[in-house]
Amino acid sequence: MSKKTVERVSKGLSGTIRVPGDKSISHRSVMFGSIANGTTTVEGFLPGEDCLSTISCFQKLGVSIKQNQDTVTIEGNGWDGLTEPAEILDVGNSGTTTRLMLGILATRPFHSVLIGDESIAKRPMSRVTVPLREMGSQIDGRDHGNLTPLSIRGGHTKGIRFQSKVASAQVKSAILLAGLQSEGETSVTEPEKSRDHTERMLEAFGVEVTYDGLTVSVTGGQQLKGRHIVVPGDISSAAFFLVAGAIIPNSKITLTNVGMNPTRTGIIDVMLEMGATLTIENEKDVNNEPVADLTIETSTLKGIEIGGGIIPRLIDEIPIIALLATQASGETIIKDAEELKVKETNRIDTVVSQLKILGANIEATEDGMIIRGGNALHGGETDSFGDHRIGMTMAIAGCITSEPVTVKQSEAIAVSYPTFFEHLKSLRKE
Ligand code: SPQ
Repeated sequence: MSKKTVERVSKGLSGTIRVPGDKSISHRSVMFGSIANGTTTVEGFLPGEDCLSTISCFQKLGVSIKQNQDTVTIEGNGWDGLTEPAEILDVGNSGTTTRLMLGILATRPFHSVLIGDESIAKRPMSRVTVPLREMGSQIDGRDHGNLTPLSIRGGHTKGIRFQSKVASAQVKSAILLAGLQSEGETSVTEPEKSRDHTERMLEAFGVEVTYDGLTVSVTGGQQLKGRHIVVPGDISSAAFFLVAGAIIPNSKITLTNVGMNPTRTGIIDVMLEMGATLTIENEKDVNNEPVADLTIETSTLKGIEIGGGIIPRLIDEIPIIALLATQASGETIIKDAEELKVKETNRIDTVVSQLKILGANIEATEDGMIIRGGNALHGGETDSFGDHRIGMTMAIAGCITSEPVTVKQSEAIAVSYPTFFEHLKSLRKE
C-alpha cells in the first residue's frame, strides 16, 4: 500500500494538460470490439487498471487484443468468437466490467465465473442479475446472486421490458447487451437518463437503437461491425483539475479534448452556477461524442443546492464537488444521491469522514451531504479506502490546506487516472 503526501500550492497552477481517455468509453470500446465482426482499433484508450481488467477478461474469453499505452487493436470474431474461459475472470475494482460483462455472458452458451477485489465483493449485482435471470440466463453467487463471485451459464434468452428502479448506465447497458442476442425486443426504462455511451457506441458499430423518452430499445439478432474508435478525454478526470483551478489562488489552466456528452456535464453546470470562471472552446464531435477544451481560473464561489435529474450527470464528481463546496461561501446541499453508497466505497461516508479530518464543516444526510463553506482547511492523514475518486479528492485538498495532506492507499488512483500526480506536478508554477 502506498502513501502520498501533497503540499500546499503556493504560486498557483498554470498550463495545459490533455486529460486521459474516458473510462466508460474505453471499457465499451474493448467490449464492443470483442463481440464485433472484424478489426476494431482504439485511439486515446485509458490504460487505467479498470480498463486493463476488461482487456484481460476478454483475452481469457479467447479474443485477440493487443494494447500499447493508449492504442488497442481487437480482432473480433462476432458473438460466437467468445469461448468458455479456462480461468476465472477477474474484474479487479471495476463495477463497469462486472455489470456489462454479465450482460454479454448472459447469452453465451458456456459457463464462466466473475470475481473482483474486496470493494467489488460488496457492490450489489442483483440490479442486473435479477433481470438477466428473468431473460433466461442462469446466474448464481453469494447472497442469492447479488455478490461476487458470480457464476454464469448463458444460453437462450428472451427479450424483456425492464423498468429500472435506479438511473444506472451499467444496468441499462447490461440489459441492452443481453437484448442484442435475445429473442424479440428488449427495452429499458429509467427514472432519469443515465450516461448514454453504450447507445452511442452501439450505433457507431452499426446497431439499431430506438428511443422513446426515458426508454431505450434494441431488437435481438443484431451483429456489430468492427471500426475505428477515438476515445475523448474523461470529464470525470478533468473534474479534479477544474476544481483545483477554481479553488487554488492565482491559477489558470486549460484542459484539452474533454468529453462533453450532455449526460456527463453536470459538473460544468454546477461550477457555473456556483460562479466559476470557466470557458468552453473548440467544441467538436468525435465518433458520435462531443468534445471541447475547458479553461478554468481561480474563482469566487457560492454554495448551491444540487439534486434531482442532475445527479446521474455528475454522480462520480460528487466527492470533488464536496471539496469545491468547502471553498464556497454559504451552504451547499447535495441530495437524491443515495447511489453514492454503492460505489467503490460508500462515498457519502468516505467523503464526509475524510474532509472532516481536514477541518471541513460537512455532515452526511440520508441521501447526500450538507457542506458549510468558507473555512480554511488544515492538513492531516487521510485514506482513499481503495477508492480512486476519494484519493484524488484528498490530493487536491492538499493543494489548499495549511499543512500537507497524506493520502493512504493512494495507489487506487491508477484505477482511472494513472498520470494524475504527473499532471498535478506539471501544472504547479513553483
Ligand atoms: O466502474 P465503476 O467502478 O462502477 O466506476 C464508477 C467510477 O467512479 O469510476 C462508479 F463507481 O463509475 C461508474 C458510474 O458511476 C461508471 C459507469 C459506466 O461506465 O457505465 C456508470 C456509473 O455507474 P452506474 O451504477 O450509475 O451505472
